[in-house]
Amino acid sequence: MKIVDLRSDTITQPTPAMRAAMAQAQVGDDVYGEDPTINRLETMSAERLGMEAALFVASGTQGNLVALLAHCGRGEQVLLGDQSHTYLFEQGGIAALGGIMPHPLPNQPDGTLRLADIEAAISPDDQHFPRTRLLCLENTHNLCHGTPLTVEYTAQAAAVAHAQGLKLHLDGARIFNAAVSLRVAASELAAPVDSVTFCLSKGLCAPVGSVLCGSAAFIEEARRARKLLGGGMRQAGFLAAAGIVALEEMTKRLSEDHRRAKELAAGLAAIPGLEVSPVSSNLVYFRLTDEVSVDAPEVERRLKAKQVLILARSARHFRAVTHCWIQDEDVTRTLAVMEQVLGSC
Ligand code: TLP
Repeated sequence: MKIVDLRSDTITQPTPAMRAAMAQAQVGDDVYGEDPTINRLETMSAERLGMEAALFVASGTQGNLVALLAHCGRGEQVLLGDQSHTYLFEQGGIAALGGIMPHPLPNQPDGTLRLADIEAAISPDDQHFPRTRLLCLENTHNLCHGTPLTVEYTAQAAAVAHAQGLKLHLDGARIFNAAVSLRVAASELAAPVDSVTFCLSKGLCAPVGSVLCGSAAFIEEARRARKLLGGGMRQAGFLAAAGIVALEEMTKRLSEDHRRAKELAAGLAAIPGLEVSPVSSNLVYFRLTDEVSVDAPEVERRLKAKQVLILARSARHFRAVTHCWIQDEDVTRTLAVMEQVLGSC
């Protein structure tokens, strides 16, 4: 029986078109700038995001770290959400490796940071304080239920940051999901920011890789930072080849994942014992109500025994993610299995 794996969109396998493109890729030494496939992916990515230049990196985590190393010096400060991936899930790499000081601000339920909070957190020009160099936003916001940040909000936050001499970096791991959800181009969402990372290896199904985009001068700095981290990848055009297919083909089908996420959410909401957060992209967050006696890890185990994988995020909370390998019948099966499991609790 097929395993229905809703733990993340990172579990997606490369498509047959990707495997063919990888097998046929022309490659060269990228540290010399001689990998034609990486060069093509970087040019395409910059164009898609409306930026001057781009850099292929190993992962979203590496892309964010490289970006922050390029924007900030040691002892300088970055403002970012207290629920952001960079703050919570990147092992504090910006502090450990870059000496960059994170200043977390409360993420609102829609993934935004209050403009007044941003303004108030920027250090005055005073020798007591670290210099505030950067603001980071995340789009879609993973922990805030996959909510997309609008073009208008991003522009407002950029205006606040730029007025005080800060740059704005966007963790756009799922920016194409945001674009589909809001029916705008990814380049519109990125227009107000100074740099943006997006992931090829999540809903877009490439096996490895993310891309950091920004001005030509910024990307040159970022290229140095990537090398510092051991991220000069030589003949990585084999990976970039899959990334090109991801950009050309896979961004077109994300609305299917969003439709299935909504269907899954509606089905889960109808099961007694579950409360579901609003869904606006491919991430479905839900929780056990107080009446249910077992905890989420136990429900996770019981689902797994029936070949359905969903992440228990805490004692009461779950996340399920739709992606290219989840079909309508998998949503139906997940709902049936969940009903069975909770019915027996
Ligand atoms: N997110 C993963 C886990 O790390 C939580 C997931 O399953 O959702 N930014 C955002 C918003 C992300 O969600 C992720 C990965 C990253 C950055 C990091 O990307 P990778 O895993 O490529 O380093």
